[in-house]
Amino acid sequence: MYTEITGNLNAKDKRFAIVVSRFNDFITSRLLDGALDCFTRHGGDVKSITVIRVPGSFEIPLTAARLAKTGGYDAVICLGAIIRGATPHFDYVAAEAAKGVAQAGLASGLPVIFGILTTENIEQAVERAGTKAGNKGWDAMLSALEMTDLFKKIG
Ligand code: INI
Repeated sequence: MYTEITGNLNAKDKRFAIVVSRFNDFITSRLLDGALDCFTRHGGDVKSITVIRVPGSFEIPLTAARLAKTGGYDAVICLGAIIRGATPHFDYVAAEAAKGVAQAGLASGLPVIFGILTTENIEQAVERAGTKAGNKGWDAMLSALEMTDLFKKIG
C-alpha cells in the first residue's frame, strides 16, 4: 500500500495574514467575510488573523511577499477582485497579480493563497462573493487550512 499525505482542515493555533485589496471593496469585503467565517467555523480564533489592506490587486504580491518573509504567519491569503469591464488594464493587473502571488509562495516556501477574482463583469464577481457560486474568500481560507496542515506533515 502506498503512503498518502493529505492536509486536514483545522484552524486551531494557525496564524494567517490576509491581504485585501480596497479596489472593488464591495466585492473584496465579502471575500474577507467569507474567509473569516471559514476560519472561525474550523475552530480558529479571529485574534490569530491580521488583515492588511492595499490599494489594488497589483499591490497584493509585493505585500504578500513581505508578510511571508516575516516568519509571523503560517500562510498568507490574498483577496482581490479584478473585473475586466472595458479596459485593457485588466489583463496587466490580472497577469501580474497571478504571477506575483505564485512567486511570493515560491520565494518564501509558505502557502500564499490566490483568492483574487478575475471576472469578465461585475455580475460574475458578485456570484463568487457570497451568492450563487459560493464565496471564493471562504474557498481561499479552506486552501490555506489544508496547505498549512499538509506542510506541517511533509516538513
Ligand atoms: N485593481 C483591482 O484590484 N481590480 C481591478 O479591477 C483593477 N482595475 O480594473 O483597474 C485594479 N486596478 C488598480 C491596480 O490594482 C493598482 O492598484 C493601481 O494600478 C496602482 O498600482
